[in-house]
Amino acid sequence: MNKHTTLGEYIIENQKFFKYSSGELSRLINSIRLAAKVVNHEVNKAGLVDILGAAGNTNIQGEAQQKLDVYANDIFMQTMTNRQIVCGVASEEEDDFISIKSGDGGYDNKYVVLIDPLDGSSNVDVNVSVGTIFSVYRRITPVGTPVQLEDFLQKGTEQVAAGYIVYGTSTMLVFTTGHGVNGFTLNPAIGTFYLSHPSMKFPEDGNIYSINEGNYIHFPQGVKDYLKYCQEEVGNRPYTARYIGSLVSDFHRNMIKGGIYIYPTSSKAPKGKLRLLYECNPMAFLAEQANGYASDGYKRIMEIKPTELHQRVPFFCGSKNMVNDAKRFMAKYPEDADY
Ligand code: AHM
Ligand code: MG
Repeated sequence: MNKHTTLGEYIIENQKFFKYSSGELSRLINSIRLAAKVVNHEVNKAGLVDILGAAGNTNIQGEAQQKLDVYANDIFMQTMTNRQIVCGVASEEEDDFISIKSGDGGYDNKYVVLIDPLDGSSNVDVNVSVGTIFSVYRRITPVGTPVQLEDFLQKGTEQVAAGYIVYGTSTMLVFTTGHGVNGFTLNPAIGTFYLSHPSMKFPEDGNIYSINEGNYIHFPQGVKDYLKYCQEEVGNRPYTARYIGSLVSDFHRNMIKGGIYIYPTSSKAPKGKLRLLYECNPMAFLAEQANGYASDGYKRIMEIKPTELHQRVPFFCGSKNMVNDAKRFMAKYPEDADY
């Protein structure tokens, strides 16, 4: 396998390595590939057409939706529903999960998908990268019955695949099925993804920290102490700050260059901002598969037992040594300390 390998070839050649390889997961990745191309086309022309601006709805978290969020959500939901490959989908943009029938009208499919169709969408109207994040689990309720909430509320350790699409200077699909992380770049002229970044790995150390420092005064003391450490003139420090405000893009850069992304709790957002199921678990799975690490500041993200679909958690993710350093600073204060 080399840089000339297309995503289609990769899926066929690697099907035997996919967990439970029944062909369903391959078809699922294929449908994500297709939806990614459709959304990419729309994102690319966002500056040209009258599609920008809030659509007038608010999602369950009370945030205004951009029109492209709605569009991306529709495309991914339709692709999953029409192709009848999965038994259920939950989206960050929808209040509840949906159950999907299999081709024969029963409930015979095995996988559920959780998706953030357009993450960082406040960046769309200023021509800055956005992304799609997805996470795949095998259902735990019996095949043949409609999917239930418990099928979605599984720990991140149970994921069978996860990935993201970054709509950046080029469009990339980066994913894992538990055998490392591979990145595919879209050649827009012919609509084909190529294996441009085989076996992606976070450097163990890095010198980039990515956090919205505008919220500094609201951060827990452990985060404030860690930021001071990042800025000290010692050894390979001070680190440099880079924050796009688009998780997928910040993660992607940090995976290639070495760095840490932090979205902590704050007195403004006591549980953090990012969602465990749609954002943190898939990124944590990718991070660990790429030799990095993801924590909530105290515990491994993927071991948190979810209690609700739209649950939020603090997120520390990136190069292993950097996340461990941040955890050391956090450990000096109790998890529930006032700040
Ligand atoms: P969204 O799902 O509403 O787009 O929010 C998630 C985004 C992340 O991509 C990004 O890292 C973060 O929110 C930025 O938040 P903030 O503007 O508070 O720094
Ligand atoms: Mg999001």
